[in-house]
Amino acid sequence: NGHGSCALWFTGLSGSGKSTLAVEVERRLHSRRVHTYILDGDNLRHGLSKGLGFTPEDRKENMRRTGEAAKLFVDAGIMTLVTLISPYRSERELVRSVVGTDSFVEIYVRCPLEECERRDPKGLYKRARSNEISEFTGISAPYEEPENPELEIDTSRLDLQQSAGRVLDYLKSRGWL
Ligand code: GGZ
Repeated sequence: NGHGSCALWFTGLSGSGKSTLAVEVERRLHSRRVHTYILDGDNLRHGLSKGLGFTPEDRKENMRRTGEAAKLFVDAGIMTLVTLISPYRSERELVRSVVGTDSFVEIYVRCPLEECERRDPKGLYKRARSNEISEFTGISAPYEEPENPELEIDTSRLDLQQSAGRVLDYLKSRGWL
């Protein structure tokens, strides 16, 4: 599918750098005049996924809704960047089939838990450790690592420019750019 558009589905722990990476990829795509849209988990939870919490059922529903929304954007010809922890392998496979395998790019934003916890930009890990937040991914809720992602980017080893470069190179190799 060298034509049309695709969904870049960034999965990874809180604090792994999904949003930061997506924003930088988007900036680079804009300079190539590519029409993009970011669906960010944290933002969607104020609208499309309002009312959903962090139980397994709610996370699955969050992923399902976001997958359907991503499909609409991709159908509209927009390069869609999704940043959702999306901790479940089976639900990631589900959204892959909803969006369409040929236009779905799973990007594992890998970062060791210890490093995410050290970054702790919003103080959430600290609160999860002191049991102020329950069912926190990586601490008290699971994260199932991707087994065969199209791309894997370790943000503890690569800087932002290198990481974004990997994504752009991949898009070129697939003929999307
Ligand atoms: C994980 C949580 C939790 C719990 C609040 N577990 O890094 P952030 O802060 O800014 O983004 C995270 C966001 C996770 O929402 P997602 O929609 O991406 O998750 S999922 O795909 O699992 O549905 C985090 C914050 O919400 N947050 N509580 N308990 N992250």
